[in-house]
Amino acid sequence: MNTRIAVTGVVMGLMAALGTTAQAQQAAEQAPAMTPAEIETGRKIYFERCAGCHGVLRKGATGKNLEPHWTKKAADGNVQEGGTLKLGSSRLAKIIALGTEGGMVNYDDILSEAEIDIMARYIQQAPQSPPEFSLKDMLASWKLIVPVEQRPTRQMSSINLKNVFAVTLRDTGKLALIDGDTKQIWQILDTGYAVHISRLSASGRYVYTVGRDGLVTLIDLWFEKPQTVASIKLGADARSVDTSKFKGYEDKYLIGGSYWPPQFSIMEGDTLKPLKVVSTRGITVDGEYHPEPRVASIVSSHIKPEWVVNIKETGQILLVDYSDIRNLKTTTIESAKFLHDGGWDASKRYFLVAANASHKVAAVDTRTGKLAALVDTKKIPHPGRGANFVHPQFGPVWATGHLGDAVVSLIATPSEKREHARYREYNWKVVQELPMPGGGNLFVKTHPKSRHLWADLPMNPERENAEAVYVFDLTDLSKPAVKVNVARDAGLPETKALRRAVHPEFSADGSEVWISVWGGKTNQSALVVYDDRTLQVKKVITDPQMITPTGKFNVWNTQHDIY
Ligand code: DHE
Repeated sequence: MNTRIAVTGVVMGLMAALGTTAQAQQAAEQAPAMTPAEIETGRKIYFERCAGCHGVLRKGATGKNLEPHWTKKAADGNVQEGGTLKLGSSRLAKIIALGTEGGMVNYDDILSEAEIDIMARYIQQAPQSPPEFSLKDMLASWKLIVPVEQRPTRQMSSINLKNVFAVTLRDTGKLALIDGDTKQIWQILDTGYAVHISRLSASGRYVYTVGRDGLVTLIDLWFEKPQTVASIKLGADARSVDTSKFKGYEDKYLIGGSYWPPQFSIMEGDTLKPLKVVSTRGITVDGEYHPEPRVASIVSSHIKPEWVVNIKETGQILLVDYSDIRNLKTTTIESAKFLHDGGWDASKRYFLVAANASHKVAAVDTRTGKLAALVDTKKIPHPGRGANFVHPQFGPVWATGHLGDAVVSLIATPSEKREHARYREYNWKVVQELPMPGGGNLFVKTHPKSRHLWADLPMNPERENAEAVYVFDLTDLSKPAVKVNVARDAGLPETKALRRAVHPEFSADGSEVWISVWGGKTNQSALVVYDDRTLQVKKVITDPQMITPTGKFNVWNTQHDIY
């Protein structure tokens, strides 16, 4: 039997089920041939490397639309369609290998030539819709490893829990818990695939992590050594979790957002028992139906029993009231596409979120439940959770870096403090753009006790930028940023893979800044700890298990949303 098949059969069945158009059908019929093994490889690589930006259904978001009607070269050799270039295998392979100026990263140092060839053909096939994931599926995946009554009733170790750091070891699917006072690794635990973020319960006792495979793990810090006490799957693909932080609801609920299926789920905070699943499929701010509106950032309000849930593809911001889970009330706020990450302003009344493809930041007033502002910024804002400080000239500001531009933007935020009344005229204006040596910033960070703003550049194409961070002096923002060469300071051997300096995170008291050296997936790597006052290295934390460290979440700062 000839094993080289175009996936036409499978795809046609799916398309019939999904009611896709004749145009897509025709595209699938002409798709380049692939063996079942190649399709499986393509499916796996697409999930691991591409779906985050382009979407499972390849409709596009941060990344371009990758549906076959334009990835596939027209059979008649005419490569223009409605002014759009249709691509075909060789052009696609080049883009995958070398990246683009539009922000697509190069994969020639991550994928082999054969894998790039597979991916160039895979994305010309019609996209397949993965299975849905119901409350019943969640329940079937739920593991209550240590029931609440078998857990400690007080903290069993003498570790200063406030200053523990939960560190993502991205490519090993593990989380390192590090004692921030002694800088010793306290425990390393298994988590989901390419674990993404960690968040803290309101009490600071529980750490929640979510993997890209949708696996949520609940870790109890009260044991002598931290232990995973429960786990559950949210779906096939996820990025965000947060807990109930409003008074009276501490540690009661967890919310998790999925990329696939597009939905959010509510669970018990101390057991992860699933309670409710809510679909986010619906209408975009442009009034069009979208089949895959993914849940991007989620944050828990401190002033109401409410979560702010940001829906990427629709550009709708949901305020989900968790005071009555059975009769769930949700306020839907129109903003802009495609919503990604964000954080609170200093007062924790306003949530600011990047609508990255619109080059805007949307600000929600969680007190009134309305959009407060849509602020135009430079290209592709990417704040992480942003950074708050009082600007000497413009008063309270929230900072975001940009993936697509060489600045950090400072947006003035309202304040009810009497001493800030004179800054009112600046509210929601970009009051300053701090120059960076290039684009590719992912995270900025400061701390109320610090006089510095730290900005990384891990996605900058130049090694010397990607391996360094830039530090601004908040008392004099006319001064250029000081460059800190983190990869060099780590003292590890140079490798072919970039050793990207990523995600500055402060210690609980604001005296230290921890930065990850995100190296290759087979290279031992490190965290470099700086004295925030002197910008000198205090400690390099390294270990054979320290592979691909990325996000770090200080317990106290994450619990209280201090940034
Ligand atoms: Fe993230 C936050 C999505 C790639 C490290 N990332 C987030 C959030 C979202 C998101 C929606 C906000 C969560 C919240 O606040 O509830 N990230 C995505 C993607 O879709 C994307 C672009 C591609 C993908 O396939 O996942 C992506 N992210 C990355 C990385 O490659 C990073 C740099 C390294 C890694 O570990 O994978 C990365 N993302 C992070 C980190 C945060 C994050 C460290 C939390 C920042 C914080 O300070 O809160």
